[in-house]
Amino acid sequence: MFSRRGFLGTAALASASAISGRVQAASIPEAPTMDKVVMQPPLHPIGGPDYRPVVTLNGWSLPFRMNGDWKEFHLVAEPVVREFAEGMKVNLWGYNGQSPGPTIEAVEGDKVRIFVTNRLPEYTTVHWHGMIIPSGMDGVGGLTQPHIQPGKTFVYEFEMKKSGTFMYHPHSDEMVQMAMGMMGMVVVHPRDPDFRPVDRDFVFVMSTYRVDPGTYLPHVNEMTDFNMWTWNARVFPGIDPLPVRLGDKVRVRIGNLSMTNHPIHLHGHSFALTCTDGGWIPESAQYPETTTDVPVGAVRVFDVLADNPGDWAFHCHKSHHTMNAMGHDVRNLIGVSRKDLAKAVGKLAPDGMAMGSTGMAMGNMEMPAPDNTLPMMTGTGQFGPIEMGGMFTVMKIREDLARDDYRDPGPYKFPQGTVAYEVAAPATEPARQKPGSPPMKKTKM
Ligand SMILES: [Cu+2]
Repeated sequence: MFSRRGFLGTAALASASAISGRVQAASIPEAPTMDKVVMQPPLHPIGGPDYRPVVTLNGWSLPFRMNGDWKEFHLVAEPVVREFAEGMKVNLWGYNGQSPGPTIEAVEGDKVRIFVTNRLPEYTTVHWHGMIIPSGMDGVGGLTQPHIQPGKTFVYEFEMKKSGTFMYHPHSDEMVQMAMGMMGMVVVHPRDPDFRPVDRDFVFVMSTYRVDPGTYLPHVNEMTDFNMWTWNARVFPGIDPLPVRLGDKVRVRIGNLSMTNHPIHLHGHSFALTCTDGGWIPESAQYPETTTDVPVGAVRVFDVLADNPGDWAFHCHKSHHTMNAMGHDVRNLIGVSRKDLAKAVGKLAPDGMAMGSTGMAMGNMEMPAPDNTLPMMTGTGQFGPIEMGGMFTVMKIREDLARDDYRDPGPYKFPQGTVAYEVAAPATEPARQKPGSPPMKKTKM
């Protein structure tokens, strides 16, 4: 857990309120760190304007301290080890112990002072994506500020001019640093707590990696051929579910700092886009959707009324993005005689496994894999193998969840008679209607 010492409620620190710009080294706030990869409880506001805090999938919100009327945060850019799912750890760069970094939450109108300490082996900066701030605070190395050298600490100071959902990432050796996982989300709550309030508010950022099976480090030069499609640097079944109480109004905020778009789809509901990193979408411009495409370098936020209880798949609709590492140049062998194939393969590779002649469903079949490698598709539900990976999780809508309970409620208890079922009939050839024949007669049930 992070250390709360020196944070949250330390009103005693308010004495330095006269500081307007330049900060003394002695007053740099403590930098909390996180060693867990599961969603941490929401960080409720104490004092100041009220808001409903967000929860970050497999992540946390950065504690802050008040220093006069400044909200002070401390980000530490550093190498981290991130578990993508049980059985696979990757050496990344991130902030405060994790990649992505913690979510920064503030309120519209807040004055924030964000300390950034660089513990990477090369220089960095932090850019505040989508935020309306003075040019000199924009974090573009060389253009708006000198790069932050290893071991140095810089300060960013600005007012949170508008509410919404934004991102942060380096603008300094960007290709390498983003490919190594340096990113996080910023949520600025409206000053008016009655502006579009919701009951549950989830946030995550999408990123992609190419980590070859059996290795621990992403290829930072990869442009297209990624094999790890992540939400907050986790893949199914490592991504937290979204536990929701029946009837809750739910907000999901999604950032995309990968190099391709992701059409994000929720089952069982329709939703409306309510916000982008550009601002709130007027109600008159909203329309119903079940999938929303999140472009590269953008944020999409949807609000949904969770009025349909159950276990609802929530995933990227590019089917390769709901898989883990796999060979993309596998031939389509559907319909090929497995016997002939096995004989041919067996001559070349005695341990080889011929697959794919009836499709690629793997059921409970397991193949030996190198260390630190996840199965291409995995996960088990109450009815059998789920066969997913990558950008897939479940929104779990339940009647009996407490208001702030974000724990996994387990599998849905389907009411009797509400699950698709097998027909009790002999498995012979189904009776077919002949082309051009008159419509079927009514059958007696
Ligand atoms: Cu995708």
